[in-house]
Amino acid sequence: MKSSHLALAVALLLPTAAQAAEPDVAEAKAFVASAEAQLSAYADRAQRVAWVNATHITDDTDAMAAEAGAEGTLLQVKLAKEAARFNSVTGLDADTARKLFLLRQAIVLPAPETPGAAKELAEIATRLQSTYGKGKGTARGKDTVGNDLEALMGTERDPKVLQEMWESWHKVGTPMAADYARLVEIANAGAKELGFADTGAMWRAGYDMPAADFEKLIDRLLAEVMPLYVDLHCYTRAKLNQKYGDAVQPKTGPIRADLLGNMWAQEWASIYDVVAPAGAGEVGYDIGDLLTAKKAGPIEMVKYGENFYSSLGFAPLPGTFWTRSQFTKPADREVVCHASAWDIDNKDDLRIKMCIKVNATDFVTIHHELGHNYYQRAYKAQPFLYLNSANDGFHEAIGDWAALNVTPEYLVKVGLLDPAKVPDASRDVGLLLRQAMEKVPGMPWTALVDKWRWGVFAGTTKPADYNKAWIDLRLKYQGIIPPGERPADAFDPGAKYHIPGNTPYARYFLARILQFQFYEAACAQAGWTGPLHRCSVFGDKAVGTRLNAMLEMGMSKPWPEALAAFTGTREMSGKAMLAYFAPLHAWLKQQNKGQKCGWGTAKS
Ligand code: X8Z
Ligand code: ZN
Repeated sequence: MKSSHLALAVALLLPTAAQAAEPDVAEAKAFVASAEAQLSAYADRAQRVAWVNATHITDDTDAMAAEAGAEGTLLQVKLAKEAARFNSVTGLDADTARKLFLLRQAIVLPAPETPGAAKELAEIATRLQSTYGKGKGTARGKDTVGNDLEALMGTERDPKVLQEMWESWHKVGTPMAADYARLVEIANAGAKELGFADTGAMWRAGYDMPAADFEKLIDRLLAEVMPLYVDLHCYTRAKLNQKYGDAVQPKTGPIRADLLGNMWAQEWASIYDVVAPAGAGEVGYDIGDLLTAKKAGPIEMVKYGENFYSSLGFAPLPGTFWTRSQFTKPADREVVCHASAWDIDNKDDLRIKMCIKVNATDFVTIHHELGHNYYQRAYKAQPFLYLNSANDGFHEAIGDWAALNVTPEYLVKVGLLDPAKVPDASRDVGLLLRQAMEKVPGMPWTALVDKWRWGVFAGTTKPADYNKAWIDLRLKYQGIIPPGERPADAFDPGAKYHIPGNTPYARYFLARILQFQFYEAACAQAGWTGPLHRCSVFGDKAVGTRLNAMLEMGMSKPWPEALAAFTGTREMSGKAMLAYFAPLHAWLKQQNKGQKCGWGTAKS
């Protein structure tokens, strides 16, 4: 969107700033500079507090995090309201208009001015996040922390134990329901004061286009890739039926959520062994096994990730990255294991926080997190309000893009795979199927999480229906159902990190689309002419330079400009993903002949 449109959108959103004297352009610029300085000073402190809280959860660090969170909300809301004074100023330069808009819109959870509201909101948000972090379930009757349960969902094959793990973990959400409803109330009151219909509308306004168009964009992109998902669902369901029988997984209808190798059925690669076709499905290696054979632990895994980015010409990670990151779960305290990447001082203090296990999933997640860190470092020279990705999907896409380059040939180059073990072209179906199990189920899943939240924030989904709406969306979009009857007080959304963590989720949907666009474009730049999924741009400094040109823009320009800088196109499209999986999709259709695909409510 051009900045003139942006200014127009802003003016429409907040037409009622009551100020006696009409401010001018010079005042607007001075205000923006002051706001950036205040936010920057706050962020530095708040990031440290948040880091300590997430890596050492106690009542004390919770209290400190809540206090810092409240302070941040008050500051952001104050600045957002002051920014509204400049709504009707004409003749603003594009940067000042963009920054004023960002000041008004880029608040995840706003609070109203009511005394105590920001404090209550911050306390709830901290409590929700820490409840999740400390959450436990059971596996074969044994108390098990969330991070271990997540991994076990990928390896356990006994449906009774899977059900036990799934149901026990989902209890983590139950005590969150009331807090969540209150959080929605407070944040919505805050969003209304800032001129938005509700918090969801505020989130959807952050994409350089009218919020309503963003919803349509998600639906259009989802519709592009759903046929591939429906065929993968159909094929997987048949394989699960063969393995477990009709009583556990019927031949038709939805799939039981706990059978797919992942707590949320969002990535299915861990059950590749269950769905692999005989012969062609023998891809010959598993990254977890390769790492174990090399005696590579968590640190070595991160070094492999760093090495990929270095090969593109990015500077090595700073020494402090290695001393300050949390790579593994500490034995002596509670932490938030859900992976994240940090730039504590918005300059060079890059860190990741993970509880790494030596397996293929975490190898991909390491690349994902490092993508955030390299992005953060690339844009560090930007002014404070532009210290972000072009849109939030870009931030999530870089590391996933890097992981797409982890091909068999790449694994040989870095010494992890024996050249004699490289699967030949006859194994392409297997390689693609494994990759599809990793990427494609994420499409409906990443779309529905915020569809649920948008409904909740809009008030069309009332607290009494929170869980029902969640289960209905899971059925409608993913074609999955819980393994058993849900208790009346269940709050299943709370068992997914990003709900208690209040991390908007549409970004992951966009990232899944974007990473394939980045990949297709980078492979074209590298002159790759073979099958797309065998391309790795490892070592290609020219691609690195072009990537960096996009990353260093940060959020300074509307996202289509950043996309064009790396890929040459200004449109998000599912076509690159479909091109990548085209040979597999044709194969899946063959396999599914005679099957009744879909699950009754599918939009296939
Ligand atoms: O939350 C994440 C990252 C941290 S930004 C590990 N992801 C989503 C999830 O786990 O649900 C990456 C893929 C989707
Ligand atoms: Zn991420």
